[in-house]
Amino acid sequence: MTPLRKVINKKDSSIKPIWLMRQAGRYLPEFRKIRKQNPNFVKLCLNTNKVKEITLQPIRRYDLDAAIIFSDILMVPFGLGQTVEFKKNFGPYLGSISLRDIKNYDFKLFRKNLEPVYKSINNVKKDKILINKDLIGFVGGPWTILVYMLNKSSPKKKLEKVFSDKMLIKDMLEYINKYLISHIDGQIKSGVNIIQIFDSWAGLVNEKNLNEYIYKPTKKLVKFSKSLKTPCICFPRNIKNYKEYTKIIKPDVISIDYNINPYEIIKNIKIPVQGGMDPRVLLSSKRNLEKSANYYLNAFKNHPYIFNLGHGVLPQTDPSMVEYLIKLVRKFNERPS
Ligand code: 1CP
Repeated sequence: MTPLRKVINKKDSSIKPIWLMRQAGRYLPEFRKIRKQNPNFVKLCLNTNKVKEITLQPIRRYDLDAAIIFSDILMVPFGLGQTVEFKKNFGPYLGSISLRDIKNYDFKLFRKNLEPVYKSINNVKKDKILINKDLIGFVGGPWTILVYMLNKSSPKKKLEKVFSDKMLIKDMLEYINKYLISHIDGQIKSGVNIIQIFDSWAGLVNEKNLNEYIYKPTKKLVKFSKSLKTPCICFPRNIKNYKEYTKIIKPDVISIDYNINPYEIIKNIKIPVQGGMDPRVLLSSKRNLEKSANYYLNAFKNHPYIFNLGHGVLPQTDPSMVEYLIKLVRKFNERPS
């Protein structure tokens, strides 16, 4: 049984496996080199040889317990025929799409558009380096995908007025969800054995809309993943009430952001927990890193816990700090009990 599976299935609190959100890409010089030669990011995500190479780069470099397939949450809008571009120093830039476009889109065409992702998973999965490690597949949360599809760029830049049209949002979420389910299905059938839902913009939703915009659609994704015997990790970034979220959505693992007090989580949540440490700590000193990593490891000493960050590894991170972090976690695992 893989280390993550021991934590998830057996609720084992004696080992603390580690992988990092956004562990492949951005901060790694070997990724930057490939990226420079591949200016079209979506095309790169469809290049099965390159995807395999990038997915395994952090695994070759470090002693991590899981790989996450190199792709992007915006591959689902791409699969639905929406234009998706990544502009330097701006982030994603999407074309227009209407409710009718999504409603009428050919399901088979969606799967065909994303076929290279599934082929890459199949290729990666066969590599011996993944023996006793998990391969994680992912989708964006329905709300987060809707935000990008309607807003057409990061909500950090601006937030379009359409978000006041509740009927439109409800209808869109329903259709987007069908495609997210299909993408989860495609990934599991080609070899991923854990799914993570990145709901990066969950924190934008008011309390009164949480049920319709987050809970209802996300619950369906978790249920679907579980029906294929694949555990589901949920990361609802900046959500105010993790206890309520966990109770309603019932993920196998809850991934916490860095604003959350780990001791509060342990008091309120019984399922395995992942993450928490602020990725900015990796930009500071080794001493700080040691303090912060040990803070989380000690807090979750007797709780099933997967070490990870409270958000993705930042592009300016020095890879040697990541190496040091992994050493610290391994050292903690080897402590005498
Ligand atoms: O320009 C570049 O080199 C591209 C940078 C990049 C990379 C390396 C983007 C653009 N996406 C990715 C890969 C990626 N994205 C992965 C696989 C790598 C790994 O985890 O190891 C994953 C899981 C994602 C997920 C993702 N994409 C999220 C959820 C996690 C999070 O950070 O909140 C989000 C919000 C996106 C959208 C996205 N993709 C890329 C950018 C610049 C953005 C927008 C961020 C924003 O709105 O500010």
